Amino acid sequence: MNEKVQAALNAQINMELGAFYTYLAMAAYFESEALPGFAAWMHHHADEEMMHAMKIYDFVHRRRGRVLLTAIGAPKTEWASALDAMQAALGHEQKVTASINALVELSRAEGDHATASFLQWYVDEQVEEEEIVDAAIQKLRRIGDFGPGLYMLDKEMGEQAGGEGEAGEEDAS
Ligand code: OFO
Repeated sequence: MNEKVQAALNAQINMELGAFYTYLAMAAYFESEALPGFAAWMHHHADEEMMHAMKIYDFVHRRRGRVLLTAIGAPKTEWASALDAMQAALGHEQKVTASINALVELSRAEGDHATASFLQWYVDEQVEEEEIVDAAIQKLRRIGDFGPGLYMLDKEMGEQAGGEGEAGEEDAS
C-alpha cells in the first residue's frame, strides 16, 4: 500500500493504543477514588480504543501492508478530580479527531480512496466520542462539590458502561 499512508496508519495505531493506556490509567484512578461507575465507564472506553487500534491493524493487513508497532509512553496516573480527568479525556479525544482528519486528508491527497473510505467510520466515531465525554463534563460541572450528586452520577456512569458494552461489541464486528 501507499507508504506515506501506511506510516500514518501505523502512527494512528500507536495513538489509539496510547488512548487505551491513558484511559486504563484513568480507570485505575477512578478505582482509587472509590468511583466504581466512572472506573467501569473508563475501562469500557479503554477497551473501545483497543478495538479502534485493531480495526486499523486488520485493515493494513488486508491491504497487504505492514504493521510496525512502536513504544507507547507511560500515561499520567493522577488527576485533581473526576472533572479534571474527564477534561483531560476530552482534550485527548480532540487530538485524536485532529489526527484522524489529517489522515483522511493525506489519504485523499495520495489518491488512496479505500483508506479514506475506511476512515469515515472513525470520523463519525469521533463525533460520538467527544459528545459522550463532554456530556459527563457538563454534569460534573453542574454537580460541583455536591457529594450526593457525584454518587448518583457515578451510578449512572456505571449503568452506561454496562449498556455500551453491547453496542461496542457490535461496532467491533
Ligand atoms: Fe479512538 O477514539 Fe477515542 O481516542
